[in-house]
Amino acid sequence: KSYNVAVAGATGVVGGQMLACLEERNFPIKSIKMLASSRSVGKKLRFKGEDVPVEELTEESFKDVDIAFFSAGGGPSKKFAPIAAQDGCVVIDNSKTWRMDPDIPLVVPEVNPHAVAGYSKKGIIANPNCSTIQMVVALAPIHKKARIKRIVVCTYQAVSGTGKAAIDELLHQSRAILDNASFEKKVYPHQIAFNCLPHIGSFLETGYTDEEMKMVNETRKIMEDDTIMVSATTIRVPVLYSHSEAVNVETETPISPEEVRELMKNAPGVKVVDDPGANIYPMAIDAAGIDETLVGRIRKDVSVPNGIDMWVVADNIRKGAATNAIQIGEILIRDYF
Ligand code: 11C
Repeated sequence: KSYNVAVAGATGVVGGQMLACLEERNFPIKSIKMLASSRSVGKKLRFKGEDVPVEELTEESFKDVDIAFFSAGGGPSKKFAPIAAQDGCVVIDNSKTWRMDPDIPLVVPEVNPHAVAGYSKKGIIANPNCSTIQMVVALAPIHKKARIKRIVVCTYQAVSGTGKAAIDELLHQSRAILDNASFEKKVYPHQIAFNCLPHIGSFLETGYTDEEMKMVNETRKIMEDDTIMVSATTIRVPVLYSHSEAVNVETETPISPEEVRELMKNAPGVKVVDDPGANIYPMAIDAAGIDETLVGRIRKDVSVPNGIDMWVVADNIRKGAATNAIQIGEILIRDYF
């Protein structure tokens, strides 16, 4: 069986990766629609050797579509996902819009694949934030074995998380600085080249950003445990692809670094890269372009009785967005259609 599929936001960084993942993973497609805003109409996108014209995303777009992958931004998701669902299409949405809706599942296939079943309530499944996805892929097996009480995480996030304009901004600023030339700041409030910005998303009254709170709330929803305490600091770094995370966990029962390494070796979606003596540890440049979450620097936290520190790296556009969404689609067609 094959399906009529649409990608909303097909011209964006994540949309483009969704198309590549659909092709790579041989998703069974009868027809594909490339949807974007009216500005992109006239463009063509390559899919399976053919140039497919971009169509405008409208209320009429989903009449004969079975599954729509959305990465068109919060506004279009809020407006068009319910319309698509009304037309009988299942939406897998990459925006933050629906993630915390109790009637909409928030899924990381390696962690809570059973939650996909909840799609039947509203016809929408939410894809989590990139920084949350890679963290829970690594932490779910530890939680199962030793119950995580508290997570303290600092992220080092690539500019591709912001989109194409931010990739261009980092490259332009880097070149301008090396050439001693002037440059503009358009995407970020400060220079991103050769700098780190402790600012992703918007600041809340508590002093946290909304990106940091996504890591708190989404982690609890995906791991299905509201007792897990999470404190996150999210940082934008001058890296093109892959988010890196320093993750500290405190567990209820003791767990050794050796046990964690063993758990990680058998964890779906995880690749252990951990031989510091040989300078082997996860790095953004190695995670870019692959789907595995790389885990290394696994060690005992010496400051508490039951603590583990580790370094977790994944391609934010692939596992952090597109791959995770397509994996959800694969569960949907395998188990529910
Ligand atoms: C970033 N995590 O790296 C953000 C991008 O909620 O889907 C993804 C925002 C989201 O900038």
